Amino acid sequence: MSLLSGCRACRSENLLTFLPMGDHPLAQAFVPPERRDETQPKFPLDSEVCLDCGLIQVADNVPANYFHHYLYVPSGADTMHRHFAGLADHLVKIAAGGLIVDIGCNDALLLSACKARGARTLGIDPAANLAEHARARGVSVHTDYFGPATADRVREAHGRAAVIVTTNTFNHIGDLHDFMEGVQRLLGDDGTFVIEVPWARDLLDKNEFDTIYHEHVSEFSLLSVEKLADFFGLEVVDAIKLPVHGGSMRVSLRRRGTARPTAVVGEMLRQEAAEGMLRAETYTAFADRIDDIGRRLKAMLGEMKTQGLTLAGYGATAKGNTLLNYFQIGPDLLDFVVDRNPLKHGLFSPGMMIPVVGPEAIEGRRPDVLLVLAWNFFDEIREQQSAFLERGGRFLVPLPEPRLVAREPERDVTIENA
Ligand code: DWN
Repeated sequence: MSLLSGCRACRSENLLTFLPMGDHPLAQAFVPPERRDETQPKFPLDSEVCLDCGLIQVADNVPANYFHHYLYVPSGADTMHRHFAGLADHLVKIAAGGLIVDIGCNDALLLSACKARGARTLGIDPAANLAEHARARGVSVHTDYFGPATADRVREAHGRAAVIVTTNTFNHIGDLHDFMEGVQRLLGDDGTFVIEVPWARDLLDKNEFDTIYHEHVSEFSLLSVEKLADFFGLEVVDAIKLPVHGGSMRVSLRRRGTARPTAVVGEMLRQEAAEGMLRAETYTAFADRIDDIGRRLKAMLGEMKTQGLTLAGYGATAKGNTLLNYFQIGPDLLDFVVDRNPLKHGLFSPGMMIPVVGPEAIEGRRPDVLLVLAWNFFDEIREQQSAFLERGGRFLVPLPEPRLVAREPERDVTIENA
């Protein structure tokens, strides 16, 4: 039984519930010590898919004021600094001196890069705590949720935007049609709307079920973006695949008829169809794979615990909380979770209540195995934690399949490969 009245993007009622994960706490609702004994509110996390456009979605249970104070910042990963520098180069070029508006600007990591390249910028974000960080970077922020009313106020104060960009925000929006009405009002006649979001095809291909959580109300197919845009006289004119966050896409939209779609758009749409993203069996097979992974991962952790090993997690991530809560991996298995973000230190993970500590615990408490809950940054983490590997520590990377990663064996340096 669907918890949705219809597809959030194309309005179809052809919805399939394929991964009912039960009731979960909000994935970023880390718990302060003084509230440790309180019962946490939980909401259904039952994943549905629209078989007419491929949008994976959950019912919107995020409280109205949820994003007024937000813990996540992209700055915690060097990977994102590099990624946003490349995106800023692209945006400044297509803006050609016009205004760049970032909806969901967070701490303005992207807009500060655009500003450093000489662009006119404006951020929009409801998180007052993050707006302070943005302003400290010299970026102006309109602190509010985005929709038609905010679009009208911003247009009156700053004019229409040459570029509207939104990165890892569109998948948090409960009412996409309201958001798109705002885009239509703010975007210049010759403007470009750029969306960066995880690509649902990568989620299916790499078993990334944990990227589904309450604040990620949608995981997009390119077809779902195209069908949504059509309601607002916009069309997809370009798309590129990106490695960030487990596999994303950067989709560019313009007013219908103002530009010819590139060949990549058709290629990605055909790829989605060929991989069965509109077929029910694709999703039932996915759910079976996830349940099998859960059984194997818990067995691995349980066996290690029986051997007397010390286990911990790396990355107090929102996705990690979906994985820990769905697979029921708690403090009986993981002694703590490490994270570089100081905003999370001293808190407990929502649901499983595993303590979050700083990276110094890896040396101080010397875990034998680290379950990598920030697998999307594993290369960066592995490089950063080389000392852990050198002393015989191992990473347990849960997806796309559980695998143990130890120190690279010393390569025999022979003449051929010296
Ligand atoms: O959409 C969202 C994505 C982009 O970020 C937000 N709704 C919430 C958040 O989800 P997440 O928490 O799963 O995101 P990340 O970016 O995968 O979180 C990485 C976490 O790992 C951060 O808390 C920082 C931490 N980290 C670390 O401790 N050491 C990251 C790196 C690279 C490190 O070396």
